[in-house]
Amino acid sequence: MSRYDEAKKIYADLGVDTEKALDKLKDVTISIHCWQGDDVTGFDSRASLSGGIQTTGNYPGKATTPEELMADIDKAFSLIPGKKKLNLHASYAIFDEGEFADRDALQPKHFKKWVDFAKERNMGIDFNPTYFSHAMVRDNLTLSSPDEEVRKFWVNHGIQCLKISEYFAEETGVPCVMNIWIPDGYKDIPADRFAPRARFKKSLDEILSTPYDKSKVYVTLESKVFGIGLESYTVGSAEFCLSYSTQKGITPLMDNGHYHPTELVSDKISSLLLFNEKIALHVTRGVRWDSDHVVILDDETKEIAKEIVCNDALDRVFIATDYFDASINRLSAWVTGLRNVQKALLNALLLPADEMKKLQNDNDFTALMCLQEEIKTAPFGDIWAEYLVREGIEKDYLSQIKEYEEKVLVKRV
Ligand code: RNT
Ligand code: ZN
Repeated sequence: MSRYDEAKKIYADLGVDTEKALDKLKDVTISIHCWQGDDVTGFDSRASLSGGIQTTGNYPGKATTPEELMADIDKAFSLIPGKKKLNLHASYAIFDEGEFADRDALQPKHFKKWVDFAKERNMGIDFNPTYFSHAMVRDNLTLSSPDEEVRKFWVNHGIQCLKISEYFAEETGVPCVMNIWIPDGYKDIPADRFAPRARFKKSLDEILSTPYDKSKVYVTLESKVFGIGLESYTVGSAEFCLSYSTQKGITPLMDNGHYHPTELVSDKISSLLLFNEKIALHVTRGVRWDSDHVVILDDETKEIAKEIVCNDALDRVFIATDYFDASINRLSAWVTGLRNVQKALLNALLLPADEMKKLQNDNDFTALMCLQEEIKTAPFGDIWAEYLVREGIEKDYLSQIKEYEEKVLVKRV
């Protein structure tokens, strides 16, 4: 008997159908962030990374051109199993020689090369307006700025991004998730917490008053608790973003690095599912702060996956990754993190969920704890290995990444 067949039997004895789990996992789409490849730099501005987010590390081989980033994406994606979507930021616009358009004037044509890239690989594209790393971010403010020139500039950016998102959906035939996140906030205690939020609301209203096809573009709104240099006040707080999303019928997005350290996104998913048709996630790993470390197979990632899978919500949650580590090989960061999101989903698909729910409802917490602990040592690795075989992907990725590093990355310096 193969290791998979033995493992399949062990799971069957626990009441779990591994074939069903593998079948479901292969159909889950994960939206992969392009910005792991170049430390969130992009191609449209020389401004350094701002917005209270930070990449740390100086590993050689960072992509600095669209061609390099595309080559790295290809290599990394070839080592990641499952269905993928490419998640782009507006700052990744690609201009022809001598051409330039500022963020408020970006057009679909500036993303044609990405569309060609995605189409050739049969992928959809998700999109993000870029409200950071730009001279028009004044005093850390964009859509909530009291300066009308600044505010309008960024409203126009949002409007252009909606058009680009629609273009992505039309070209690829896959709906586009457009996520709005602004860094706006204050380092110290504000005199007025109300007015900036009122201006953010007005700006969002203005952006969303642009007609767009809601079956093609899902607008999501991402909240945050604080940023570096913006410790005391964040305009787009959790309450603001949730309330706004509900009122406007757009989709709330939770990034698990954006809450107080003892607050868990896994506990929030069920509530949001009860009040929203769709919800969106940025899967990341914060270490002490919103540090955007590579996703590992830790308890919270597994618990997030459990909430999606065991609430039967795989088709209601837009799952995207959002982390950026510049201290290790960037392709390995991509692959490790993405494989871990999938491992967490597989782990959840292999839970005896109905039995566990029944034990909870029967108030049999003794048996529930025993089962929950028992399942942790079931031969998960053998099912994962089988998944990789079926996807035609080798388990070992480090050696291929090392080879790529020697042949391609180190020569970039
Ligand atoms: C920042 C947000 C946001 C960004 C990306 C680059 O804290 O998480 O999603 O990380 O848009
Ligand atoms: Zn995020």
